[in-house]
Amino acid sequence: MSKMRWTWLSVPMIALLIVSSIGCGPKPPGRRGARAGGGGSDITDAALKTYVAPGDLDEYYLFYSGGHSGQIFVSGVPSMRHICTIPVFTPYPGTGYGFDDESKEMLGGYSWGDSHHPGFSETGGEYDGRWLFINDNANGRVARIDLRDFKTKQILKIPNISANHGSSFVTPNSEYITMSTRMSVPFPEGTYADVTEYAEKYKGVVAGIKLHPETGEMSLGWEIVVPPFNYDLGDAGKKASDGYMFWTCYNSEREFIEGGKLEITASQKDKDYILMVDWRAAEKATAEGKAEMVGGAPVLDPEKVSDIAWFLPLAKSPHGVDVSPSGRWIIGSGKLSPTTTVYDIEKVKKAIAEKDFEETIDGIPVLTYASVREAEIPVGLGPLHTQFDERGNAYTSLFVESAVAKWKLPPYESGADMNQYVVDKVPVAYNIGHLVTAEGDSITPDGNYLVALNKLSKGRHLSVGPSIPESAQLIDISGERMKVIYDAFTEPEPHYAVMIKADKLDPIEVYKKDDPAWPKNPNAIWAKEDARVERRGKTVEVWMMAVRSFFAPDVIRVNKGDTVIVHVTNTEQTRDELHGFAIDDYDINVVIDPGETKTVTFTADKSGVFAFYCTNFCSALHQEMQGYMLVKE
Ligand code: K7E
Ligand code: CUA
Repeated sequence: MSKMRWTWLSVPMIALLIVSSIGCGPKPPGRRGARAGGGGSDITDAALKTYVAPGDLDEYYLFYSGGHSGQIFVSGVPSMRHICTIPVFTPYPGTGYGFDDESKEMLGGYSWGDSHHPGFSETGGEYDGRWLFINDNANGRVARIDLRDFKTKQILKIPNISANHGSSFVTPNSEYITMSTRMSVPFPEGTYADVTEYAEKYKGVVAGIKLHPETGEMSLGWEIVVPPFNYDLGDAGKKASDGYMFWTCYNSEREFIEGGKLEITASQKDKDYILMVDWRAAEKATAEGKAEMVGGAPVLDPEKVSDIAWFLPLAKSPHGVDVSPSGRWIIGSGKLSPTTTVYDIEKVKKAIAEKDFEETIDGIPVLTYASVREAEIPVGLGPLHTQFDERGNAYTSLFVESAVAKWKLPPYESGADMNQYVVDKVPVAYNIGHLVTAEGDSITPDGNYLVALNKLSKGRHLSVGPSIPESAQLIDISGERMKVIYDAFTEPEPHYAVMIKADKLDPIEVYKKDDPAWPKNPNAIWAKEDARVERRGKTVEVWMMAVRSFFAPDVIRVNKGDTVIVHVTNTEQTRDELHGFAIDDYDINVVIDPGETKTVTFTADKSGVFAFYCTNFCSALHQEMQGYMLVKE
């Protein structure tokens, strides 16, 4: 598939943009590049860099997590135009997700999830464009989206994980993705213990989710039981740190005092930690039978199995941990400290070899801080997350300062004033959480663009009432100085996002009939003659064909109380010729892509006559695409 690239504006067009931006006449507030606070930019430069002319395509796909909407939003960069929503943990009538049997079963009875961290599959540390994974911070789950058709294909729930936040970070050859417990609960899952027993009975768990190399199918590899801290953000090692996984953790005080305000009690100690796991060692120990089955999961206990996990001390109440493209530098950010800490994985390995430990917590050695730390970088107030470009720069979001700091990765001169390595700062609007650079989690980031995912975007858009849209700002990082060049908005509530070169994805246009790339649906029908209704006792099964602009059959006769199974095949082989199958007053809306078959099963529990119709506009005669379900008392 050939893709047209976005092109630079022609000279007359630039002139027009400038002229129109300074023309007279009443203007809505905030136009003409007027500063609404934070993040200034030159309007012409910004317009040039973000304008994607009609018919042209963006350079990158940006996949935003949808937070508690349970979805993923997809935009193009640099235009920042929203192009689709992928429902993951939440039903979405727009694509019929959560209404047909298969997606309903995948949702597992939940009607929402809290998606935070999307992660691409990788080959050799590069985004390979096959799958996208995302965690559910609410219900201990992780999902896989197939990037051939932009659809959720699997949702995995595993035992013992309470609030899966430090997820889904992918290892360099997609061997594993991470999962971890954000809010420790009594162990194993389902155990009752009062919060007064927090320190003894509550536990954290981190897990490695194994990926099938060909299909991406996720399965539980192993779990490690860890102290009752809150395991927050994660990352997977690469190159120099390949084989390791990292998670920040807070509340190393291991307390939950009723009415005691965790914000205070969890910040008493000067340091918290990064938990580092050797996943190959965990895999090996599990294969050797050293894991015990607890709550239905193979669990390794560091008290009994050594050399699988270590703690790296880090400034208190940390949030992000990010591995640099070379894998050598591990960046930890303590949100209450004005610095990020850079660890050297070579020093970490040396400290492990020399047993250079400060202490041991629940069987997990704590590496000596001074031995593993490379530097503390004075980036600014409230550092959260760090991303990278291809030129040895790191970019850290500063929540409190509402800014992005650009700084240099090592090497540093010994004894140097570290302030000199913080080379630029740009204000954003406001209270930035995550940030993402183009291919920023791969071993070869692109640089070019950075998107700041801001948490509180007061008043930079038309007002829509008290719930303010989430804002994302596009920042040009191709030069020495960062420049904010676009404000974009989404629905609630992106946390992290990932950005991939557009030409790495080549999504399908239709499900081709008999395409071996997709599993054959045994209930597909491709001719009107094969359409039929069969009754077996109290079950009525329908094989239905949907094509412009009719359903066959278009009348379904059942009795009240019957179980009705409808398999609908959309036999179209033309792009964007989707059909919907909605039954009035039965809360059913299945949407079927060209060449796809979906099944919906329900009980005919209301008698009467119910129209069904096609919900997805398909032709001039779309309105005529309808039929009746007759339910006899
Ligand atoms: Cu909102 Cu990564 Cu869940 Cu930070 S997380 S901001
Ligand atoms: Cu088929 Cu509208």
